[in-house]
Amino acid sequence: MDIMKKFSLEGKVALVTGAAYGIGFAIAEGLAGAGARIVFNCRGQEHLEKALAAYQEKGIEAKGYICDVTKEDEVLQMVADIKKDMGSVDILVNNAGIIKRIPMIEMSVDEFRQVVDIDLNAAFIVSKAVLPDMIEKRSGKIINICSMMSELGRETVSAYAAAKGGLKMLTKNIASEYGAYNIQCNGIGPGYIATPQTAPLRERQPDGSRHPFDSFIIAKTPAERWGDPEDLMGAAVFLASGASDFVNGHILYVDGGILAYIGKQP
Ligand code: NAP
Ligand code: GCO
Repeated sequence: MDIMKKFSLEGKVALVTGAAYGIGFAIAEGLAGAGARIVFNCRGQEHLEKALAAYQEKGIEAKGYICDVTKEDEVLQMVADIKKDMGSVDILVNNAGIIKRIPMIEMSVDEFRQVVDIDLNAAFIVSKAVLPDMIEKRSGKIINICSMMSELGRETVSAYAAAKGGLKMLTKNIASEYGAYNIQCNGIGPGYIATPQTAPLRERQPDGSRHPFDSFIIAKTPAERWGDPEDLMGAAVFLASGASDFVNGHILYVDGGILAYIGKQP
């Protein structure tokens, strides 16, 4: 048997939300490398055009859509357009997300709601939009981008942790509800990854020394480094491919060992 065929995504349409840059872009690149046809969305024309050029540079003929994943009408229109342009979505990666780092008692209700709306509610909206075609085809893959905060809390990220904890359970529920239709829904839980979202945590101090949080993460990570978005490609291809057809409701943590480690003694 050619076992590598199980990892092939040839002919599959993969929608990666929020994939203009960052983790989403790397995951889309990885899925394309396994043969998938890539569609992605972001919120603005500028990011869209920059992303299309970046995909082109990688030799990827991606198709981009402007869509706010919190708005169901925009999502339904995007999914219909994808179906017309490329065919129905075979693989969905719910990647789009934001974080607000604010002490809970200083965070407004609107700020809390905005994070939960993008990081949790949007995954429900987009999954609900693509599931009918997956049910009809008796085939589909949904991958939710969870987090260390799906398992752990920390100061100032109450909304994000609540959303990512909820996303873990939404993953398990989609797996439970639609597994009978040969649809697998799993999560990827990245550790601390070097992207624009975490740039503030890695900024050098005025004296050129590491940001205290940067040093903290290095001490908490057995790999003694931040992850790169490319570190997530393999997990994404595995969970998007036939190699994971009997994996369902699982959160695959790609964290350099953070969740296994008490942390280096100071
Ligand atoms: P990022 O660099 O900030 O990128 C976030 C992406 O989400 C952007 O492409 C952004 O697109 C898109 N987005 C945000 N709100 C959106 C909305 N309402 N509609 C459509 N697109 C929206 O973040 P990242 O670090 O790559 O993170 C990507 C995902 O991984 C997030 O879910 C994040 O929570 C998760 N994650 C990150 C880390 C990490 O350490 N970086 C670790 C674990 C999990 P536009 O702004 O261009 O519209
Ligand atoms: C933070 C970071 C983390 C990472 C990621 C860890 O402020 O703690 O942004 O939340 O983004 O979610 O898995």
